[in-house]
Amino acid sequence: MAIARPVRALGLAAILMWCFFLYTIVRPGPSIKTSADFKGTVERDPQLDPSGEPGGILVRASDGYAPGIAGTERINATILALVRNEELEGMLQSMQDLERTWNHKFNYPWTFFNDVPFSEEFKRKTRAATKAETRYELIPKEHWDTPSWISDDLYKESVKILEENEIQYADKISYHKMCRWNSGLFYKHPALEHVRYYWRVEPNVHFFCDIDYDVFRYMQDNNKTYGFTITLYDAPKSIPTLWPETAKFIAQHPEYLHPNNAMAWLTDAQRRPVHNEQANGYSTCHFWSNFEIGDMDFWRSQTYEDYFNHLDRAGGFFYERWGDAPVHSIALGLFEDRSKIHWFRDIGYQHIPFFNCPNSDKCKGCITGRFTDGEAWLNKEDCRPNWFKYVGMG
Ligand SMILES: Nc1nc2c(ncn2[C@@H]2O[C@H](COP(=O)(O)OP(=O)(O)O)[C@@H](O)[C@H]2O)c(=O)[nH]1
Ligand SMILES: *[C@@H]1O[C@H](CO)[C@@H](O)[C@H](O)[C@H]1NC(C)=O
Ligand SMILES: *[C@@H]1O[C@H](CO)[C@@H](O)[C@H](O)[C@H]1NC(C)=O
Ligand SMILES: [Mg+2]
Repeated sequence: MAIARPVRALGLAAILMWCFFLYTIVRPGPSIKTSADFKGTVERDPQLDPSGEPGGILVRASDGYAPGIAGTERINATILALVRNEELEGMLQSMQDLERTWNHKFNYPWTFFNDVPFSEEFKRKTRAATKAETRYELIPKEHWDTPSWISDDLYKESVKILEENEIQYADKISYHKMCRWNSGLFYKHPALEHVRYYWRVEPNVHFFCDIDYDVFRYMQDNNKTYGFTITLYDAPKSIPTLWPETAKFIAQHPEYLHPNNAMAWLTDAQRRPVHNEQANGYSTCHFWSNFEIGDMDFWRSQTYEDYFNHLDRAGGFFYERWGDAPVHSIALGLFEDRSKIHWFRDIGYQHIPFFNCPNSDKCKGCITGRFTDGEAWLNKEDCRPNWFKYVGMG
């Protein structure tokens, strides 16, 4: 019996669709990270290029880095982590990665901070994860508590608006406190009084590449103030008045602007015009501060102290959801010499979902460009192209 023509056509269409379906499944994913997003800023994603250690003076592991008082080569620095007791497993994972790739050679101390006392289990297990010294510090109440000038009613009203704008963690007061502490208080903790450089580490982050030089010495010997791995756009509705408040502050203190600042980077309106508009003049591009290697002398300067106090009084840590990342980034971009800000392209890093992934054989488990389509979309949140455009890759 002959099959009616429309039925044959339908059958053929079904077969074709099946083939197309199979093709979409088995076709090779994009094998390299797309560099399209870098067009008009830099030629292509620099992480596609083979890369190694930075230029300049590098100090290697030696006897002087043995644990304890034998470590005479170590400088005035610590790894630090603000962490909750419940995040012990995640903290151990981060420690294992950083110890394996770097710190077992240099034995810098770990300093842990918490707003409640650390449990014995937390201390025992983290102590066992390193040969280096470990310190456990309670945050003073006056550094953590909501400041007296914040109105509880106004905070509650503000949370509603933030939630309408889908700002994550808006109703978690502890998140606001955490952002404020990381912005302007951590370096005032008495345990850090005699410490200058810090490497901030969060639970559940990954380090992939072997680093064979003392990164703190790198900062000191090469006059670097701040090192980052990843930059991202922020949610503009979490910081609508951060830039306007900053503008007021600059108007009061024009002398604080550094002549070699990164204002053009902070105020870029070309790449993400809507972000700039909603954040009232700030691109929202920021150093992703769950990774930072920094010189606390900058945060302790009169300039930063005045800036932080201005912001703190304005109330945006609570009435909006100002993050420590945009606050640190704006301060560095305005008040520091931009040549003192360093992209650690050689430190393979991930805080899910974003990567800094160098193309180097020292890196295990992170392969440049190993992005699925979904991650390629996330990757658009990456604003490093703008940093390279306005500042460079130093
Ligand atoms: N001790 C303590 N640590 C906190 C608190 N809130 C956040 N943290 C830490 O601050 C960092 C950032 O918090 P997280 O919840 O990971 O925020 P996200 O990375 O922005 O999603 C992590 O290291 C947390 O362990 C808190 O209330 N107490
Ligand atoms: C370490 O640095 C801090 C902050 O810059 C400073 O106060 C302290 O004197 C330094 N300590 C040593 C031993 O150099
Ligand atoms: C760092 O700064 C000091 C003091 O300003 C200067 O003497 C030195 O040459 C600088 N080093 C580098 C590597 O730029
Ligand atoms: Mg986190």
